[in-house]
Amino acid sequence: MTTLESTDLLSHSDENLPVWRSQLNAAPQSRAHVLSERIRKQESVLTDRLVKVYGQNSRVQALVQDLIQAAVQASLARSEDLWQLDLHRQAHPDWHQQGAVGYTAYVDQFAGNLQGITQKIEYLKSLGVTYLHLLPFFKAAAGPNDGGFAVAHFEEVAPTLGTQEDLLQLTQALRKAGISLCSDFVLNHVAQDHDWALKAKAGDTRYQNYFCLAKTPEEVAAWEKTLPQIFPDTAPGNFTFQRELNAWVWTTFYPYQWDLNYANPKVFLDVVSAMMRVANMGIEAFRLDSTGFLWKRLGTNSQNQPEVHCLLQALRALMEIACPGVLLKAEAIMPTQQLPPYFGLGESSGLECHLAYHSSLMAASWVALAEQDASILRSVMAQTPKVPEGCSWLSYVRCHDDIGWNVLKPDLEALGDTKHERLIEASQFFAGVSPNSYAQGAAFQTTHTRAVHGTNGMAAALTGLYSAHTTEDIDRAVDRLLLLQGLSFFMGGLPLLYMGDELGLANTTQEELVARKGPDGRELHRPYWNEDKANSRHVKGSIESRIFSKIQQMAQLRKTQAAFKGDADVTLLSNAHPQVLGLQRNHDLIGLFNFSNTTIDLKFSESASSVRLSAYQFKWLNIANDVAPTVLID
Ligand code: OTU
Repeated sequence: MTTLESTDLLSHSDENLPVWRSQLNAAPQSRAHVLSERIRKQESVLTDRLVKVYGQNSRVQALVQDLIQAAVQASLARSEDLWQLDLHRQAHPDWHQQGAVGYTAYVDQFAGNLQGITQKIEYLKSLGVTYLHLLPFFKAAAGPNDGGFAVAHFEEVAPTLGTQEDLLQLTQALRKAGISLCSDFVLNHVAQDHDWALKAKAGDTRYQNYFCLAKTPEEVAAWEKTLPQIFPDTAPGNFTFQRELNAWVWTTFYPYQWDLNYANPKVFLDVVSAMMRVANMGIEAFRLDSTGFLWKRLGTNSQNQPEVHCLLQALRALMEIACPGVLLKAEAIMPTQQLPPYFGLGESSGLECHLAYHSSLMAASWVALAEQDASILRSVMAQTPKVPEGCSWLSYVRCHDDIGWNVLKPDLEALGDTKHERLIEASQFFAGVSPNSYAQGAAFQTTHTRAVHGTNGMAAALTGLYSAHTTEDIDRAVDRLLLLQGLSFFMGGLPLLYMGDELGLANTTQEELVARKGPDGRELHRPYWNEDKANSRHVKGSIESRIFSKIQQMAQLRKTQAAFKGDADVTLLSNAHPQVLGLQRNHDLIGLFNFSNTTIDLKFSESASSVRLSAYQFKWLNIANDVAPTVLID
């Protein structure tokens, strides 16, 4: 693949003095001084990581200068509010660590458009939310666009969702309410109608080098040999033939999402420059979509390559210069073993992402529910390292994607289950096909019945709320839902709620699914907001109020108990019952989670008296006084 070795020379304006130096000289003294100091701290890291990726040569020196230039320009363009916010956060780097609660939603399904989101701020505040991840709201591909993940313009708000002004107003209103807005930044690919792709198709070789092109079927076959497939049913293979290019373009996801070629340093420069400009719209966190896929290496699965981490560390260094108050979140849906480097715990250790999804914990909690046994959770926790200072795990029960089972394969293989039987069972359980299953989900990307890609469905549908016939069934379903939320809110530094789960919202209706026509099974758990259900949270004893108020209570506790700090130590209690997961945060908090449908009495330490957990119950206890622990929530 020739383009992967593309060695285009970066243009450079001045041989002697980088432009950014003269820009700093002309800038207000207070900013110039702070910026010089940040550059002084970051320049060597930036150079080191980029040399590791692109080699030691004059091109890299020029790239470093161009990147610093872009960072300086972005930083000088930052509003006074954001500039002050950066200063404050630099002085308090753990600003996001205590009591964080996240919420994620599609703009249109949650509130119609960006202005509608402004109307939801009071609701989010009442839930204790401090972090709002809105799924892609920038201009997406015309036609199918993977829920906005086929990005046609990095910086233009999707006209169907609002204007640039609406976005600015929203970020300001959220900031006032103490909620940080997180935006997706899709690093790995752009839409086939993004300007770069259009130029490439029109014959511009500069932009052809922005993509990964294979010229022959043999070349495609050589890559495919070791590449897994993300959407094997609806988008098989990793390459798509493009007539205009007379080549196969690398498309890891859908054929209309073209992977970017990070072996071309200009791609990195352009992408990062855009990201820094987007930060100036008031975005306080970026969800780095598909981070694991940025670097392609023949003969491997082209995931989590060392270069990915060098690039992310270079990105972090630039953000530290341009907008140090902004958080980076790795969306690397990878086995636990692959995750520590996203926190900078890799070969080249250093600052990388502040947050990373713990998808193994999420998937394992669903397996544990199906199995009524916590063993898989225990093995995942045993693999989970303590996060470095200033970092947090993002924990969650559901999100807009399927529950991906693949992340658990290495854990099962280590336990001797090489055929992943337990995942097959879990997948069938949540599709509602196993006998005695209460779940109403659906398998995803598994035309073959023994394949185990993922499972779709809203949390409440998967925990049995909508198959319940009796009051007891309903109680059990609510307890299961809260058990999973209880674990997510206990374990993570940033527990993330998926829109509607705080009310037990149902799957998308059949009628609506038909109207959407799309072939993507994930639509099953992308329903519209239901105002009636939301209002029912005020009705004492209603299902909605039981779920909502428990989540509210957990959110409050997270704000008051120091042990919930994002980088606190979370350890596994070894002496809990097999069906119970026991976790400890620092020295004083423990969480006990009963995954079985029976009552269990257990002692979590020699000196403690026994604790009773009813079916699917969880308890958080403060054990500062371990003879007489206090129950924080049950
Ligand atoms: C991410 O997903 C997004 O969350 C998905 O919604 C997008 O379809 C995808 O990127 C492409 O932009 O592997 O680490 O359901 O878990 O595609 C990136 C499968 C990903 C998703 C998977 C995921």
